[in-house]
Amino acid sequence: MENSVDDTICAIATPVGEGGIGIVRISGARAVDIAAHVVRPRNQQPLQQLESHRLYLSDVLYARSPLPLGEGQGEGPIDEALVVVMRKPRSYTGEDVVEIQTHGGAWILQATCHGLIRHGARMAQPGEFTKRAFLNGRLDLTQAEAVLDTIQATTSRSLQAAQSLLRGSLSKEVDALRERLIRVLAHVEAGMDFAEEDITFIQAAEVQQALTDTQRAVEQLISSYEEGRLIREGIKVAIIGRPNVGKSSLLNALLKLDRAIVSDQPGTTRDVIDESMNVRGIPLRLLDTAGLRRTQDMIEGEGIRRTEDAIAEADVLLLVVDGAAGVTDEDRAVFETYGSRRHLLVMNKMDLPQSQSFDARSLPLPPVGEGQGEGEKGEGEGLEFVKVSAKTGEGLDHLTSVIQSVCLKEGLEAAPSVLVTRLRHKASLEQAHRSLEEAMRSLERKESGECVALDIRAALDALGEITGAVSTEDILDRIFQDFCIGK
Ligand SMILES: Nc1nc2c(ncn2[C@@H]2O[C@H](COP(=O)(O)OP(=O)(O)OP(=O)(O)O)[C@@H](O)[C@H]2O)c(=O)[nH]1
Ligand SMILES: [Mg+2]
Repeated sequence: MENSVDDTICAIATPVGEGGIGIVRISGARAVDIAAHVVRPRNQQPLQQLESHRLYLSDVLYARSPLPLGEGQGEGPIDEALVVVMRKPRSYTGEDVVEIQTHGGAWILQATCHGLIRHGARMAQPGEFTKRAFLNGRLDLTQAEAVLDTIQATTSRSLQAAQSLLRGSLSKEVDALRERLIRVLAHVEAGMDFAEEDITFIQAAEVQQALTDTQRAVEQLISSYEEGRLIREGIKVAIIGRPNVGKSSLLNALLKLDRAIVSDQPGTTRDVIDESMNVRGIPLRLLDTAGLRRTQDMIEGEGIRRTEDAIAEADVLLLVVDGAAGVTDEDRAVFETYGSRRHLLVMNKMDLPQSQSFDARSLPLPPVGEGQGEGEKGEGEGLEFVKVSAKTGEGLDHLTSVIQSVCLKEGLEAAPSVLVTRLRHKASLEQAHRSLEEAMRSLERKESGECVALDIRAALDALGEITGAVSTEDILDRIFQDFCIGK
């Protein structure tokens, strides 16, 4: 009963703290009746008779709360508010919804919620409003996820990807694939009845073609994930190298902020410092790390262990060297260990004259392509060589654009129409891909139509999980637990 969709739920929908306004939201069959105990329109009309989708100036009443919010303060108004009733089905959840816009003080909002709960509403679970919107057919699952992405987007490109998802770009693509498969399935199932006859040959070729086409479309979607994920989550860049090469200076210079401690003592940075920046609409997450070297110092050792964790989860490594000091054994050790990961070679301190004679050839890396060329690749695969000065800022813009071009193959301007941005979607697409593979194999082996049909149905289910055409309570729980309360 606790989580029944028959309950009327309420929550504070705005962030807690001081704000110009704060919104309490109520949704469910009894939303209007319950809210009527807590708000009184100034025009003296009962809440139940207000026009839908119209704002009314109202008083918020203090409903003697069982909670210790100030016993004995009477029932007088605690605030004035704008109240809107949105009758089903034209509301976010598809149910009757009331929104109460009070002044944005924490106590007012809590007291309003407590009043609603006292009169029969229940506190909403995280994402429960959106879950109801899904259950009432207002949104499909990709769109529900896009609501969360929209809230969490920190840059223009991540917002663009979220909005495209919200408008149903992925759903449309997936639905089209499902429709095609449903037609194929009908074909196969009809064919099962006259398996003995010649028609099956023609049919088999047709079915094979349709399955191949669908599989190719699925592959295309899967291949957009690498880029989609980076646009949604940001590119994780770990700045690594031996001590004192200027990693923390580089972080500060990129952020244009005095964030990390810089000193000429090797071994300054211990904790991993994680900061985000916006580069031409794409989030970059920069991780400054402890200098890598052999050490007896326990604390520094722990810093290096944390650095290894940061390196493990990074999308790209900036292997920083000190151009003025030249290549040392410690540099070589770093490159030997991490040179096989996706990386960029960054020569720092180019402002110092000694850096002119820097020669990277003794690094244990594929041959180095000299660096000023617009992010050109060296002869060695994937190797970039960028010269910067954290001190003067020279080369930093170039560095950020090279980071992007290394990670985003499509480039920034080409906004692909459909991007797969979530692992959940990718996993379902891969499942569909495997099932289609099976179906085609069954077809080739001239197995029974039933076998082929079974695999096609499995592919249909996998695709259906993306939009929620096929869903389980388990999938829903996993999706909505990431939401905030009130959304
Ligand atoms: N001339 C010059 N000095 C720099 C530059 N970048 C860093 N430095 C100096 O190099 C020294 C080390 O800088 P940090 O940024 O602390 O180096 P780090 O790699 O973070 O060092 P650890 O945290 O110990 O691993 C400091 O004295 C900086 O002022 C640069 O571009 N040019
Ligand atoms: Mg440092």
